[in-house]
Order: sequence, then structure tokens, then C-alpha cells
Amino acid sequence: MRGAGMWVALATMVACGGAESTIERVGINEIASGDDMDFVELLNVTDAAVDVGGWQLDSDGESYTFPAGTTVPANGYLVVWWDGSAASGEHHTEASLPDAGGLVELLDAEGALMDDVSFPSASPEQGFGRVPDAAPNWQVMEQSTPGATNG
Ligand SMILES: [Ca+2]
Repeated sequence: MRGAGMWVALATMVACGGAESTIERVGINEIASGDDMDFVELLNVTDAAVDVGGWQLDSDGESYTFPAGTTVPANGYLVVWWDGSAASGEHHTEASLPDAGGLVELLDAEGALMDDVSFPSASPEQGFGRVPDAAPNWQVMEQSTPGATNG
């Protein structure tokens, strides 16, 4: 099953940049890149917590690796703050996301592509997310919603 999923993800990436598919298990649900509180929000659409220890988020040459034991709760969110403040606590990185937009990739512990999203430039407080949650449709949101539904 894992192998099949990887090939679907790769095929999707080649076909349309990966941003036009739904989340089947754990994927990227929202990105904010317009100010100093950048974040990437993951969403788990299954009824069981998913262990993402060793998974990685990549953007613009920077990466964040989830510590061992990290889980995304069932039907829940996990937010990684790209706010240049690793000392602030769990799931903060020293990196920030490019204001001009870019690409974020989510890789599992084996390096298989789970999701990838090209995001546009954004203004402060705006988000760029799947609306509704997990949908293939991405749009600019006037107010970002880290750790909460995109509506
Ligand atoms: Ca959200």
C-alpha cells in the first residue's frame, strides 16, 4: 500500500504540481507566509492518530524534521511555525517561508512525497489553504487559521 501511495503522489506531482488533489491521510492543509508568524498546517483526515516522527517539511532549501513520537491527532491538525524562533517551543524552526511564494513539500520518514503545494505571495495575516479542509481547491484566505478549520 505504501508503494502504491508513493506512485500516486509522484504521478500527481508530475501531472499537476500536486496542489489539486485531496488529502487521503495526512497532508498540507494551510500555509501562511506573509509575516513573521509563518506556518504550515498539517491535517489528518483519518479516524486514528498518525505517527509523523521522522517526516520532513521542505521549503526553499530549508527543512523541518518532526521529532520521533510526533503524532497528528485523529481528524486533527499539527502546526509547524516557520517563525525563525526555534527556542519558542515544539514545532518551531529557525527558517521562515519566502514572502514571494514558493513550494512546500511533505515527505514521510522514507522520503516518499506525501504532499506538495506551490503557494503565492501573501499579505500579513492572510492564509493560503484548502477550502473546505482537505479539498483539492486552494485559495487565499483573508485570515489565516492555524490549528483550526479553514471553513
Ligand atoms: Ca487552518
